[in-house]
Amino acid sequence: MRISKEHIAAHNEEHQADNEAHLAFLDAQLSKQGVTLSLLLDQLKDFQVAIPSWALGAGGTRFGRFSIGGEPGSLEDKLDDVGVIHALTQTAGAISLHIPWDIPKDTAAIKQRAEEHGIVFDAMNSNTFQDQQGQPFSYKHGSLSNSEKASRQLAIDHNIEVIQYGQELGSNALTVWLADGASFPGQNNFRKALQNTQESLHEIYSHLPQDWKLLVEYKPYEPNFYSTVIQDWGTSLMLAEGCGERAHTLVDLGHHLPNTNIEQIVATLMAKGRLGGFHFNDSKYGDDDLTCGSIKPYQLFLIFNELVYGMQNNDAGNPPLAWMIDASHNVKDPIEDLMQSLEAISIAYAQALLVDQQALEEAQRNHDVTMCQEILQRAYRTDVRPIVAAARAMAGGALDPLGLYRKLDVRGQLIGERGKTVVATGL
Ligand code: PSV
Ligand code: MN
Ligand code: MN
Repeated sequence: MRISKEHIAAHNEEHQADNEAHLAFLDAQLSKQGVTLSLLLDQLKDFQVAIPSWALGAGGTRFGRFSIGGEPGSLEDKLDDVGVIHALTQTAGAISLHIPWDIPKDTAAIKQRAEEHGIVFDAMNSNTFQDQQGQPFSYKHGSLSNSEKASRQLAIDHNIEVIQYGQELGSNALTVWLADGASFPGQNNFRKALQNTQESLHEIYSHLPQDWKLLVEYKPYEPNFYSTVIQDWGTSLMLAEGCGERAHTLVDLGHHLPNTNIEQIVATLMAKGRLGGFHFNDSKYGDDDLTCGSIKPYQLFLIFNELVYGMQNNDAGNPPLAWMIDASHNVKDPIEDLMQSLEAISIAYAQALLVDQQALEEAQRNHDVTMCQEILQRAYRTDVRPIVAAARAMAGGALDPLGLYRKLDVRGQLIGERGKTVVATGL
């Protein structure tokens, strides 16, 4: 264990007085609004977000990789890195694996390693957007949508294999993201490509264990630039409904055309009971995969407002959501970056929990548009960081995870152990 309980205790003792002073001020303000701080802390304490195995190496863009040193060279190392993040934040108790980037050679040993860090296996991700060495049929012209049956079957079999790995690891969800599409008009028959995709997904779904769910991710463009087979939430929903009750839509925040109202998509999917998972990141232009909350924190809050409302009014039976960060780039220490994302997500969640839903409903009923905005922004403009920190400390994490990570020079230790120029597996 790189981060011991003693490290955390000593650090928290140092910062406790400061945080408590902030907390006391907030408590006084919030109790006037009818918010009970202890209830809020309890809700935040249990909040967990999965870390993607591919985000732990430096330089996850396709344009370049610049090593920061001490990168994980194996799945075991990646679990250790998530262990560091979880020990410090107590909000990263899950990892999401991409197969074949992170094939576990010995699933029992990997599972045990994860358990030692208090980590479970969240949704498994298949990968049919790259050909693997020696692959008998290519995905160049599509995988689940390919007009050639042999390529489709290969992709179906791969997904079934991913489910099997996931079963051994204790996961209960499969996320399918397809790069399938066309870069030029006329390249694809839209209807046939969609039909093939539906049939392939259906076959994968028929192999899904009873307690598993299938998450269908959508994306409008990239790597194909004319059309993508599963381009939007409507297509994803249609395909999920075509599979069965345990198939759901997965929303990746970066997978929308500019200015799309993502919070409305969340509300719509939740009303249908079909929102199954989330990939958090931030973006300015497209699928930028930037740190959560670094560009549009208000949008993140508005999305959480819908998520909280949806979870509190879950008459349509949405499953417990699979939350995951899907962010990766090549300039920051990935462990620091992921902790910043976790902090931003927790902040947005805490702010959303502060929204006075009753008052909002009343203001909406009265068509008091000004007050509707006031109610949302009152919550958004509350500096909830002391509350998020206190919840983290209550769960056994550090009041200031980034500060402690730097003080203990964890990156320096990792470089000492793993070397300066290890190349991580995966993206
Ligand atoms: C594709 O852009 C995506 O968002 C999918 O979730 C992939 O699994 C992930 O990024 C990594 O490429
Ligand atoms: Mn994604
Ligand atoms: Mn993406």
